[in-house]
Amino acid sequence: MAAAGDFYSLLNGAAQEFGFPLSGALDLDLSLETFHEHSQRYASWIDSGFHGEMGYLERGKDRRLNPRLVFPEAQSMLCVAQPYGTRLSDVSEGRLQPRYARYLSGKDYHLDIQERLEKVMNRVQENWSTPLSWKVCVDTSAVLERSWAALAGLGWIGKNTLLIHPKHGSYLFLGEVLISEKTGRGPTPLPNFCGNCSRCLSACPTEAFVEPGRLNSKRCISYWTLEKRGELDSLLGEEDRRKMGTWVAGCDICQEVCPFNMKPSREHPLNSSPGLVIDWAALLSEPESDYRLRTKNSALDRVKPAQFRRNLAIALANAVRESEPEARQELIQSLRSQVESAAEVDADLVARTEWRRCLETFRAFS
Ligand code: B12
Ligand code: SF4
Ligand code: SF4
Repeated sequence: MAAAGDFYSLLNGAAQEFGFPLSGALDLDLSLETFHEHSQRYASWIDSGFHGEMGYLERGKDRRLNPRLVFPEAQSMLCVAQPYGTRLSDVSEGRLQPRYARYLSGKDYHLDIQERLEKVMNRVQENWSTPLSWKVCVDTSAVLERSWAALAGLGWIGKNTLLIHPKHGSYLFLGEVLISEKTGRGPTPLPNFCGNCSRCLSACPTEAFVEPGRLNSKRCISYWTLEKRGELDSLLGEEDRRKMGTWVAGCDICQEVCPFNMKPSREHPLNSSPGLVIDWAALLSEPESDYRLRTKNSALDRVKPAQFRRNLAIALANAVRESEPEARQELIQSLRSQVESAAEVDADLVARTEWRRCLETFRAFS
């Protein structure tokens, strides 16, 4: 059995044992003062309406500002980060093919991290004399994950709003455990290494950053493609549709340009089951039931079939616009009849409207 003062080491040791290269823990009572600035930023972000239609972020505001409303017994928090694969070819071979955010490649990370964090805590309990209670949170819980990860020393929050580790970069999944035992540790933040760099801010095609570290979701391709269901007309004009490029799910641009992500691409077992189809013709002819089956155990499951077809129609129109003349004609000839048919028969009104727009683009360039 470990001695009381070792609780912090026990947590980190178990996190390493179950494969998390980055971990840290801290007590809530020792962190509240530092967390206050994060709370204020969050409240002001919601007040500005930058969450768009993600109503859960507003409804869960009080819980996000006070982890004890999420788990009343909480005395401390263990924060972990899991780097995911960054090999581009898993995701998309070129700019004129359908593009997916890297984190979507492979198995759904929520489940994997959740399972491993439970194992971490079972191991900790085996070595701790007092009964512990805990709650594992990954992404969907009302926890300000980046703020707590930064306070736990896992990285700093970049101008692109993402948590960045000096060695591992920002292609990271975050997870936390709220725990009934104290660690005796307060915040141990790392310095912010962004310095004078502002590559992410200028690379964002839709000018989604209202200032460094503050994102208006309603301007973000990731929000448009992953979160916003139904019509996009209330958010996007013709020009904005073009700025979406060929992203069909998520967007990685503000990470691709970050100097801390320039290391050689890495593979990770989580990304080992490529379920992301990048062939236009295959995607256009895919029945809804096949899409559901293919995305069932992946994070792409969040994007519903009609939402995906809507995104696909916009992306294909952009691929046609941006292609070199020869490749463009090939694309038009090979896909025209499929697009014509989708513009007539797609069961979803929003997707059908986007297919009609796509067809207009085909005609304009024929
Ligand atoms: C809602 C959400 C989104 C929204 C809004 C994003 C945003 N920037 O807020 C949308 C749909 C746009 C989105 C997109 C993406 N997301 Co998202 N998203 C979330 C979610 C569910 C909540 C985030 C939130 O609360 N936002 C509200 C704002 C105000 O919070 P915030 O930006 O974190 O800011 C806080 C702190 O960062 C801090 N802060 C920021 N700057 C500064 C500066 C100072 C000086 C201080 C003191 C504090 C501070 O203050 C704020 C208040 O606490 C989290 C999971 C979670 N439960 O936290 C995942 C999460 C943030 N997303 C994640 C990912 C991977 C993405 C994408 C990369 C996916 C993609 N490739 O398409 C993009 C990246 C876009 C971007 N540049 O942010 C990861 C981020 C991992 C990382 N390395 O940081 C998370 C943590 C999920 C996870 N568990 O792994 N996401
Ligand atoms: S994810 Fe894409 S659209 Fe969103 S802020 Fe980053 S670069 Fe801009
Ligand atoms: S691109 Fe530059 S400014 Fe943006 S997060 Fe990375 S280091 Fe910071």
